Amino acid sequence: MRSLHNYIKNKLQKFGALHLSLLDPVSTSFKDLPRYIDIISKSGSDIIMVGGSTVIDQEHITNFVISIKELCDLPVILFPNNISSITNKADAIWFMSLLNSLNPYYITGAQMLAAPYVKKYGPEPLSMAYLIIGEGQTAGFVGEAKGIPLDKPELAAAYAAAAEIMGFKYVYLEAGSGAKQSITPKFVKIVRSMIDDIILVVGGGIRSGDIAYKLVKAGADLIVTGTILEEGGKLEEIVEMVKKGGEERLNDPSA
Ligand code: 1GP
Repeated sequence: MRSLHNYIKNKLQKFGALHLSLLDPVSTSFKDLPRYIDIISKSGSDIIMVGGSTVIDQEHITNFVISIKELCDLPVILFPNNISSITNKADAIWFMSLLNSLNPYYITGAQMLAAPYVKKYGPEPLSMAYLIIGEGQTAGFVGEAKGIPLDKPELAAAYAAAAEIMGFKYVYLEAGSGAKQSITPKFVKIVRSMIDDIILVVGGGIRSGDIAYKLVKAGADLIVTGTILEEGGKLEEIVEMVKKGGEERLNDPSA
């Protein structure tokens, strides 16, 4: 079985940055799924993420992932909000620790409960330090996060550096799904300056190709968008600009 982590690393070496499309099984009906998958496939998005911050049961998420797999060949990564949203029908799972939560359940508790299942049945775990920036919308509320202020990027940079030292493979700067404002390129640049090999993921409130491009140029490796699909926005333009930024970064890493 191929490793999705290696797949992501190889694609990053080739394209400089990737785009991930988030589908929330709570707000996306099975009826809408074929239309969404069609838009995602045509946009050139690289990976589908499945998850949301509110309650979902294992049977629903399993059927949701199976349906996606029947509709396209893109890899699927689970983005769980709790131990109930795990299924080995996906290719991988963001095995996340919400480092700036005030509740240890979201830092190590849920992970302890989930690990035996994931070790035994899969899917491939991709270790990720998850950081809520600002209020973080539903994810910030549910995860009891002490959100990092948008004007304090140095705090996120310190967390990201800690994540790298602790051995996480990915760090996710999350403004929260549907956030009015995304994390700024300046914020990302400061975080990037503190880390080396850990893969930097940025999401929440990204609604234009221009901002996606600037975030990649500032150092984001993976760009996540979700709401734009539900709002009927131009996913294709965002993906195109992610790839443009990635290509430019590969050609001139100092830019
Ligand atoms: C949420 O960052 C993702 O975890 C996506 O956010 O829905 O605002 O694109 P949006």
